Amino acid sequence: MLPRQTIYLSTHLKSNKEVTCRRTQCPSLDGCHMILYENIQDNRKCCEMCKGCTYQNKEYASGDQWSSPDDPCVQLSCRAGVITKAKTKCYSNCKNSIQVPGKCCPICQGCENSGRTYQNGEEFTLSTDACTKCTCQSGTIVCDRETCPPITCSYNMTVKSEDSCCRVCPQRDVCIYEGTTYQDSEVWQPNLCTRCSCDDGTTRCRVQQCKVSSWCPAGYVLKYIDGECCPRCVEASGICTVFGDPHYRTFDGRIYNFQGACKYLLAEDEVSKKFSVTVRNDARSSPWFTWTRMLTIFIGKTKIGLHQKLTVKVNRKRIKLPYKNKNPTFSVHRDGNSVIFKAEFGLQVVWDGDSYVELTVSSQYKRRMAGLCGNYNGFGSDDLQGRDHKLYTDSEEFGNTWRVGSKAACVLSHNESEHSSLCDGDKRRRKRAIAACSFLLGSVFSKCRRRVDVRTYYSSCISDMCDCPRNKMCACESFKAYAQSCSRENVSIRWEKHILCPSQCPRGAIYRRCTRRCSKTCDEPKKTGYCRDKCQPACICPGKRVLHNGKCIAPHTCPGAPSPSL
Ligand SMILES: [Ca+2]
Repeated sequence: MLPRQTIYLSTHLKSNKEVTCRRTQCPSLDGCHMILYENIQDNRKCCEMCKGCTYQNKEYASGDQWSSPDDPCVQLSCRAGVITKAKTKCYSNCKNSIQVPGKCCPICQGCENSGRTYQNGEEFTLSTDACTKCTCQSGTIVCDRETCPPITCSYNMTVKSEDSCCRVCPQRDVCIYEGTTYQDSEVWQPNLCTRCSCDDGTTRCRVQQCKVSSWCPAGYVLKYIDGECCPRCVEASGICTVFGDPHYRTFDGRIYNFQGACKYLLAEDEVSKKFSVTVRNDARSSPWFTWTRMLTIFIGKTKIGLHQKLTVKVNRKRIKLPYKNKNPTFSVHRDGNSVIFKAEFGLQVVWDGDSYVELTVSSQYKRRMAGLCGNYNGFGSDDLQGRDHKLYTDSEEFGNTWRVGSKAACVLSHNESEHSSLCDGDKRRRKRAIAACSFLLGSVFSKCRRRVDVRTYYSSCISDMCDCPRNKMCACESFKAYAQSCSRENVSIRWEKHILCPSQCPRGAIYRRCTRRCSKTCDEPKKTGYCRDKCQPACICPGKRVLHNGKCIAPHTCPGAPSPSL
């Protein structure tokens, strides 16, 4: 017997006459009890082989498996020349199974789920989840799940939606409030102090109560803030006023008088120099009392002038109101008899076009202001602080430190002693004197005042009027004297047309500086009562005399009058 592991070499003659060998791997013969050697002995085959089988005239190698051509359920296999037969038994749960030729067992038609068979293409919903929709596609179940909206109530409260697979919270009623519909649990604020919510058709509102208190610490004011229900104390804006001849009321509430007749710094943001306001005073009504003549607001290089008779100029050009400016942003408009300047950065100026000024700065400028309006630090006591940072007790000295520009801007040299001695301090008399003598400073004499200094005539007029009896007119002498001086300078003024002086009264008539009574005339000899609404200077005929052709005559001398009985 030949050894079982014999190596046969196949030889190839190569060109370089060397021989190389390659071994052929033979199949394993483990477990084969019928090995065929015959072909090897004849050198016809290289490997030993296990014995095959022949079935219905067909050859099968050892290890082959095949189905019976007569019955697909019969499985045949060949092993070392022996054919083994096995029969497959079929079990099927399908209701719609079909027998396929060549196959042993019937196959299911469609898809099966939870004991139900679905046809190809049929859609169905999973019994365990209503939101999962499935389709049978060639025997495979393909499913999709619908996404449900989040649930806003507890799961126990949810109900199945009628038109969807999802579970939803039960429908709750909406609320209708002042014509508007609100959803359940919606919250809204009909006004700043009221908060309402909708609870299943019931509107519930809560009104915030404000503490009733109008008290705020000094320097603070109670203010309604945008978006808040209750007012609260906020830092007050600073308001400085200039009025009369002129009196100043500072941001911190201190009142003082200052008769400077020059140009002064009224207020300035001392820290950032963002803006400043100057005021120019003049002696319009009398040489002793100055009045605010005009204001200038400086914002950077922009200059806004508020002049007499409500004239407004921006960079020296007269503007029409209302006016709006961009960069810097400010507006000027007219409100009744005043012009109002407003700048976004927190400055407002009200000017009556004559002598009244009201300057408002927002609280952001607190402790940063300087000028005649004071330092706006909340204390009135330190408001007379000069430009030199010294604290003054005398308002005139204090005011003069805030003068700006040259002295040429001053309209008169002021004399304090003259001022206080005027009419010995009798206010009513002083007022009457100023009212009468201001005629010298009015438009009638304007041409002359440029040529002849009016001040001495004015002061004599005042001193005459201070000593004048109540119903007399003592100013006319000064008018006449001044008119004559004017005439000498070739300025002719017909002032008599504008004011009635005693010298103009007809012969026999009496001058009354202030009366509402009328003279009797020939036509109305018995007329009594008043014929004027306001008291005016007038010439009155005394006693029973009547006025006729500018003369006071006895009534019986009137034309056509009966002769007096003797
Ligand atoms: Ca102060």
